[in-house]
Amino acid sequence: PQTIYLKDYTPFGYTVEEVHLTFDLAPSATRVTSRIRFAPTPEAVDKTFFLHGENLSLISAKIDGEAVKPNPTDQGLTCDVPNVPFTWEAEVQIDPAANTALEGLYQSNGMYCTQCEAEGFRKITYYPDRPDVMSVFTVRINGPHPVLLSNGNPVASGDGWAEWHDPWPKPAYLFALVAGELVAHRDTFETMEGRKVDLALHVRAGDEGKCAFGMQALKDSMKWDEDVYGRAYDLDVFNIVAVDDFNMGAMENKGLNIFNASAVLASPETSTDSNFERIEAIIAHEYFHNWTGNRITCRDWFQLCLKEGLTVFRDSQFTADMRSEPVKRISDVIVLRAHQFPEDQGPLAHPVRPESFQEINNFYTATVYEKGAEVIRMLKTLVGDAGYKTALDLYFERHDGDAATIEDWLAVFEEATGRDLTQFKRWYSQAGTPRVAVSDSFEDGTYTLSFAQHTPPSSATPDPQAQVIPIAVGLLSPDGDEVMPTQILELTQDSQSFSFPGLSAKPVPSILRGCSAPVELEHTPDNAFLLAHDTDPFNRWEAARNLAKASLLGTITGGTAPDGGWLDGVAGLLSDDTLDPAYRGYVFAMPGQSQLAADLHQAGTTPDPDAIWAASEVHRKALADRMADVLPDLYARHQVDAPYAPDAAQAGQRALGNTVLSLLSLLDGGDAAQAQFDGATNMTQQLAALAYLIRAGRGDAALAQFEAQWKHDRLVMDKWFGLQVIEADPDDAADTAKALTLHPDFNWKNPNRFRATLGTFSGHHAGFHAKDGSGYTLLADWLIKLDPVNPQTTARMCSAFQTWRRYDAIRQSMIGKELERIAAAPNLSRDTTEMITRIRE
Ligand code: BAL
Ligand code: ZN
Repeated sequence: PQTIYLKDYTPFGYTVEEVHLTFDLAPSATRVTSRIRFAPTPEAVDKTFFLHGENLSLISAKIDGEAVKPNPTDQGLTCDVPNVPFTWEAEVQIDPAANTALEGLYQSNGMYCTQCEAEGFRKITYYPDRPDVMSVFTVRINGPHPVLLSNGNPVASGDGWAEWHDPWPKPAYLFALVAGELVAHRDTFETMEGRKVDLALHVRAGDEGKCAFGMQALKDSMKWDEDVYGRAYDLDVFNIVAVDDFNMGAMENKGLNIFNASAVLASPETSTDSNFERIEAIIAHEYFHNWTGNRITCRDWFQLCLKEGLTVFRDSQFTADMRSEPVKRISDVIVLRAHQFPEDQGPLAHPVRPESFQEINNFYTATVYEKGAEVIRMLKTLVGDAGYKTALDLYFERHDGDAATIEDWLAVFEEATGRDLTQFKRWYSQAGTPRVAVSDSFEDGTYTLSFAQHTPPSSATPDPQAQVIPIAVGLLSPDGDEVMPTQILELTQDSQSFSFPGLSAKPVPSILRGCSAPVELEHTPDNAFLLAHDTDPFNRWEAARNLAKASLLGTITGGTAPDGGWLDGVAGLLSDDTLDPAYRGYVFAMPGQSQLAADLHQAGTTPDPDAIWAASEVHRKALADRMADVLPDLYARHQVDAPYAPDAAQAGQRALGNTVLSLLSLLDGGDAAQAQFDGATNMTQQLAALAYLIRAGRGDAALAQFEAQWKHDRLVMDKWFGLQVIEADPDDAADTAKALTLHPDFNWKNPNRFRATLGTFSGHHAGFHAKDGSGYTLLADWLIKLDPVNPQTTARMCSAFQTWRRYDAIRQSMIGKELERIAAAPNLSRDTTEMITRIRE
């Protein structure tokens, strides 16, 4: 496959003044007629006119009304064109019913829908399918469907047809079309500019009862973007459509967001509190793209973080405002460490702005999204809230309507704040997680903190240079009072010291408060002290986690018993009713097993997945024993009597109640879990109880009951598939997953069901890494089977193998053979080929 480089960027050579598309829908023979007005730019002279196109049957092509014969290439066509403005017309035929890759125009349960980001539009018609070509689209859809939707505003419609016009110039990746039998949940929103917007959420019949929450989340997002960023919506309608078969979570097509049904449909009976929170965040994310992504888009796909990092940052601010800021920060950092750090520290490492790719779909990564958001968070920390606001206002003013770059983005910050961001830009160009070593001293009332930064070299960044690292630090006196509130220290050198005079005793530092930078600290803080006294909620949680980690690593490598200091500290916090219940739930949560494997590897020890599993179980049981006296009362006090609401307050109560129930179940054989399962009135209670029953070895009856109750609901059944896998004992996980793939409802072509079963399995650390290699074989078998059907989903799931060099020689050899087997599969997709090649490097 061909490698594409950022350094090779050249503009297209033509502007596209307007686009008219007509769709005559038919499942296996949809006709797409395009009429496109091109005008050459000065760069076009003597350049060949090239249009992207894949899997298209060209019926006819004309220029200015005269038939032409373009030359097909393997990725599109070339054609001789005049060097004055001209009208291109083409008719192509496509086959949505056969489109299982779910890119371009495809069918899901008989409904037509599209996914064009990143390069799906070229599977719809011939076009310059690149984000820097922006144009105004008018679309006519002919088809016998009650609902016919496209981008922008409705122009006219009649029996079997509808016409749409989008006045905002956009790149083709934001094009969307939906046609089908759908029911709408409607509402309205009036913008701060006085525009009345008709809102609709279109779903399959039967899902009407699952729309209210998503609609409220949309209205909250619209209001928040006005209040916080001064950004108002800009069309008369905003449509969201729920689709069952979808590779991603959702897509921000202009005025017509298309959502994976799992990312929008919610009801108390069928969705957990976590589902509600995720849905609220994804709706916000896609809505926020209207300004950060659509009004200002990316010049090329290397700039993907320009819209994704910023939009993730904006949605995290929204969730923090809607819910709890510390809890949101903790959950974001957990995700960052679980997904982005392994990527940054393994063979798939790449900078936030990559410099080359073969398949852009493989770069919708935790690095681009999550580290991209962290970079913006650091930028805001460095320039301050006022500087950030001035810079963002300038960004929107200057670049509205542009296809922009990271250089444009940083320039507005430099101009708005006067700060030189030359060094800061390394966050966009260097791969790898910086490690920051900490040492300190105290002399004559002056406390000195010294930092040394080091980023391990990688093939993506062989010679990393020092980064600008904002380190938020507070100081506590030995008796626990804060003697210096949070200050931001700017680490810019390889090594640097900062002094704090006028102290009467050596303080206890609280370093990297709020996780102020995506780095790893090499530092042994006084965790028990910080757990008891830190005023920064993030670092207090971090202290609990560090204690848990040290205790777990002690058990794994030395067989020591769970640490009494950790047990006392966590038990104290769990019972402390002055703290937010959701926060207490997080304080209890132990590091994940994959995280422990990473820590062991970092420390030079080969991780043993079975030992990690066993130590985690021992620690859970030790905490249950330590708290045995208080658990029943704690459980009783965190039941919610009020009618179900998916808000942060109730969700926090249920989260803590369920955490307590998980411990109780280790003591009572699952009796309390059975009672909760039998009496559950919402999915949060029902699913948690089911999990603990499975863990207690008495899940069979409840699983059967759950299946009988929910077999009609595909989203709930995804939970049923996933839960059995993740709660299986390591020895049974592969067999459990394999048995589920034989279940009549295992529709493996549906990405949600595939991920619920095999994606969940690859996240079962000890099960996936079973000694006999059965887990590796199972996943490889299924990836080989899925690749010809859906390359994008297959390629993403290959990342389960990215950490393979952490493990022992036998496991590495078994994984190596499976990677070789995948690589040798006939006609392996470009997506999967690139992933496997990089992982094997
Ligand atoms: N743009 C792809 C889906 C998302 O990040 O919103
Ligand atoms: Zn996005």
